[in-house]
Amino acid sequence: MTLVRPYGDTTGDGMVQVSFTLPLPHSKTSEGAALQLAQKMGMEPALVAHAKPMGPEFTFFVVYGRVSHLVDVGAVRVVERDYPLLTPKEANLAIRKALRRRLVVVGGCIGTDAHTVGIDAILNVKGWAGEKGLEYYRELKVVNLGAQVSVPELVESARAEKADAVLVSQVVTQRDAHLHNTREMAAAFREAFPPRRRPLLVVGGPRFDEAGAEALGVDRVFGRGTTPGEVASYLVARVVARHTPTRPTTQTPSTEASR
Ligand code: B12
Repeated sequence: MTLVRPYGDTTGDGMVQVSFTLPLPHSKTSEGAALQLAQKMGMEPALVAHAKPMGPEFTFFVVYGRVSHLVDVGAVRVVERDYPLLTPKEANLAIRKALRRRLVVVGGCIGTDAHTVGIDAILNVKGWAGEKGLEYYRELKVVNLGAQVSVPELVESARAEKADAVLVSQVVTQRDAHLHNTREMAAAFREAFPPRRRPLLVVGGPRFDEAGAEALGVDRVFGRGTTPGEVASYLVARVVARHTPTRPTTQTPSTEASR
């Protein structure tokens, strides 16, 4: 059963609800315009469930209707977690064993973005969703630069702190600001550090596509609902791997081996 349909009243009835704003005053005409849009989006039949004026020139709509599309679950591609989830104790132990020093994390919101709640949820000791933030981990040194950090400031701070990882939050997405800022940040770090010395670059925010890391030039993207434990576990997995020397394979002469 990899094909599914949305449902509202009875299984498989195809009912969905969408909301949007039109730049029209609230009137019968604007409600008709909302229905026209819904029909063009493939909702047939559709009805306006809610319409509310947003000032004199705009109207917010909620439209309920039927779509005929099927979802093929088998064709869905997502980024699965490819590292083990660690407790703070396990994470601390792994860092101490591999690095013999604290793992340094520098974080902040770049550009004009002042939405610090997300990055604080990950970094601050009080944490998020019942998990302690990275400041709680004894073997993590956290430098939280806060809001509206410029890219040169971030690079400078990462250099001064000898950061192993840089954590950037982007919540505002107007005109794709989150994507432009992230690309600019990634390019600046690539210019400022030789490849082996560059800190791990991690971005997060509610509207990022977690599959977009490579296109943005970062090592990992975290989206909506991320917890501090996931981020700590990811950092430990990647930074520890970087610092664990790969043992050269000892070549045994075949004559020796055959004896
Ligand atoms: C609180 C808030 C504010 C506060 C911010 C206070 C603060 N110190 O952060 C104030 C009032 C200042 C504010 C201002 C503005 N805001 Co505001 N704000 C919000 C609001 C209501 C909640 C955001 C929030 O705190 N979420 C809770 C946190 C915990 O969730 P999160 O950020 O998603 O973080 C989680 C994950 O995404 C992830 N994550 C996030 N960052 C990172 C980073 C890393 C490294 C990792 C690993 C993970 C990670 O982990 C977190 C925990 O799970 C949202 C609407 C909403 N409901 O989301 C609007 C919203 C973000 N704001 C918005 C706007 C437009 C603005 C203003 C431009 C409004 C204005 N005209 O002035 C200004 C911009 C100010 C600026 N210069 O940035 C819009 C953005 C729209 C868009 N498309 O970009 C939103 C979506 C509201 C809306 N629907 O219009 N805002």
